[in-house]
Amino acid sequence: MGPALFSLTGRTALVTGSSRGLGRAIAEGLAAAGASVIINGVDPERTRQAAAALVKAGYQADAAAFDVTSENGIMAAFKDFDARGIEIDILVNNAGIQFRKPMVDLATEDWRRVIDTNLTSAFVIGREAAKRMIPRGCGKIINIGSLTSELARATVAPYTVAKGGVKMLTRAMAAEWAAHGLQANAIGPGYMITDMNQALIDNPEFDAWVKKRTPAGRWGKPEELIGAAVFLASPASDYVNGQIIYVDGGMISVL
Ligand code: GCO
Repeated sequence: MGPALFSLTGRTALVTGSSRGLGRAIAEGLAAAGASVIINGVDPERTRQAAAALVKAGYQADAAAFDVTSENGIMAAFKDFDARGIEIDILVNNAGIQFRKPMVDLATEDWRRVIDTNLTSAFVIGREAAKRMIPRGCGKIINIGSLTSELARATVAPYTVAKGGVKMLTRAMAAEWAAHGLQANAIGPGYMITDMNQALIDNPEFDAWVKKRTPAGRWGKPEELIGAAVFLASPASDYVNGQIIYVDGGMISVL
């Protein structure tokens, strides 16, 4: 046993929604562990810049800009990977949006948009990655869940339902793909310091609630997800399947 257990050298990782936020931190962490990373985002320029920054830092990185809610965009991206001989060994389904509104005021279109972006995308991209991993007999899929994979908070129903679905999709992937040598697991981030949460961080009452409700007494930093991501992306997790690891300062474990 040694460093090889957590080494990603020679592996290629696609991280969706990785031009910023949690995805970018995870992509940088996987690159530092030796992976060649493919940065994804819906904005081509921001995606290219994020990949360029990793290359400048000495890592192997490339950009693949596509909208995770576009089936055509996803299929075109995988067609391009195939044409270029790029084999995705590690898929991190991280892309997601938040939309805070009471259900009685929530338009069905907004409900659908959150479910599509946060859950359906993980199925479609997971399916395309698995179709190529299964013949190779190996592959790592890491879905990004949330505390809301377990517990509901008022005004974020579609996000909660989608993230609950991400947990169960992870188990469904394990059920169908573990026999082919794939491991599908999830990470459940707690309240992390990201653009998506800036409105909450800036709200003194919410900020105080997070600090009181979290045993660690603080918000999490995106880079604090890297350890769990490298573990689930590496040979160290070859017999781990269908699990969700909460990186939340203890929040999910206490009343
Ligand atoms: C919210 C937050 C949460 C966090 C995270 C918690 O509005 O409550 O956005 O959803 O982002 O998902 O695990």
